[in-house]
Amino acid sequence: MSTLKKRLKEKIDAHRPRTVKLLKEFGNVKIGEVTIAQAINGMRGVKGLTTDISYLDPYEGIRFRGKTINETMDALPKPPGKDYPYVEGFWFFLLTGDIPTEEETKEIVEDFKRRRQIPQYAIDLLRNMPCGTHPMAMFSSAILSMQQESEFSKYYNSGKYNKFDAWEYMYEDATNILARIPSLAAYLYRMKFKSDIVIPPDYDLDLGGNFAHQMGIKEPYDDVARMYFIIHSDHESGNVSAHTTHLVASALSDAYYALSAGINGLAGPLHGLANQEVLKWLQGVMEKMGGVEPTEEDMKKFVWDTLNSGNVIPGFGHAVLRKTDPRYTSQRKFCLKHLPDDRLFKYVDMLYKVVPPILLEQGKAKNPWPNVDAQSGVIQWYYGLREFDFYTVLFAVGRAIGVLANITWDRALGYAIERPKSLTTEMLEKMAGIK
Ligand code: CMX
Repeated sequence: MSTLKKRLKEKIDAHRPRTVKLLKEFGNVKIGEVTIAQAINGMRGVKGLTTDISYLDPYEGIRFRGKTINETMDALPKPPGKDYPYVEGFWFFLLTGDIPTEEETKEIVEDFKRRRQIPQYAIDLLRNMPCGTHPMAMFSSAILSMQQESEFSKYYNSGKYNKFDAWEYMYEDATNILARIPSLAAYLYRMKFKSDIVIPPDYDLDLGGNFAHQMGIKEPYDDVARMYFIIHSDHESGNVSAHTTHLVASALSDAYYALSAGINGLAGPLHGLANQEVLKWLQGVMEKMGGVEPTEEDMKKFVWDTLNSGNVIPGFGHAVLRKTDPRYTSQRKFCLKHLPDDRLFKYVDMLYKVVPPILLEQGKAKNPWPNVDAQSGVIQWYYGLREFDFYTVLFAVGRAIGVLANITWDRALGYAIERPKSLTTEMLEKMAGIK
């Protein structure tokens, strides 16, 4: 058993009694109430999920296992000469809450390499999809195609299924998927957008390094990949991709089914697809300007035009956050260091100035500040990844780390099948006292 799996087992054994005690002795303690608005409007703010992997404070932003993004980046081991940590060490941290040593990190790096090979049938599937298929549909389908390899599913069907051991098989599936999907994403990218000139993996490299290598993009894109995957990994359990993954896995569907479903949610323009929408929107601005640089006044006009035509400004607003997303800030910091004079970065920075006061003036959005998606496309564009249809696939690789850690713990703690209750409109009218 690997050091990580052993450590995870210790953590699970120590944690289980806490969940059992809460359920047995304090199960009736109220943690909130639900209003009619919440029942109709997407359950915003309803407290109905439990996770210890990350917590999202509306004013502070995300903490992974209690650490801010900066604290996480500072604490984790990094490849020699690099600014950002090994993704593999971050996986150890998300699963256990412990910062791995160099040695422990390297053990996972090697474990991931052993599991990296993508099966030929998943590649064949990608190659047989119609050329107009969106990269997210291709990515999700290829992940689902590997379901036949699920250790969890084999274990469930073995007739020896035991609720307390189920997490071990979920862990195996999660690790296999995580080790493979960066290569799968890079394969998809080169096949679809780079004349089908595919680059084989380099087994000397860690996950971030190999991803950059297989994408065919030079340093510091390896660090971009590490940073990008880590900051996009987890954002509590209630967002569409995390919640869907958790929901599907709660029926004891395996990690392949659950992740594929979760990233289908990420593909929506109000969620992860917003990262490509930002660049699409900016390109529209540039086209309309006919090559002339937009001034702040021009930009304001485009923002108002978008709002007045009934559309949202992509990359701004959030269902939980009530300040600038620290994931935006950390990418901005990266841009200020590596691409301060980039034209697109300057436009995005201009939006940072222009959009919030307009959203405040319009008075609808509860949070006028930028979210993670406002900045991420610019970095990709700068390093030569200009096919913005692909951007959400990058988000999906990152998101997989968080949601797979969560469903491993879901099985460890025996979380129940999810099944909230619906009411009819007539019932709500009665509760509201409407005749
Ligand atoms: N531009 C214009 N209007 C916006 C807005 C924006 N960026 N953000 C919110 N609003 C509007 C909403 O559409 C809603 O309008 P209606 O009352 O007409 O339906 C109103 O303001 C209130 O919405 P809210 O409570 O502030 O926001 P929600 O929790 O309903 O939605 C989100 C959150 C992210 C979907 C929304 O802010 C949005 O659509 N943003 C743009 C898309 C985006 O960037 N999504 C990515 C989020 C991060 C991620 O998941 O990747």
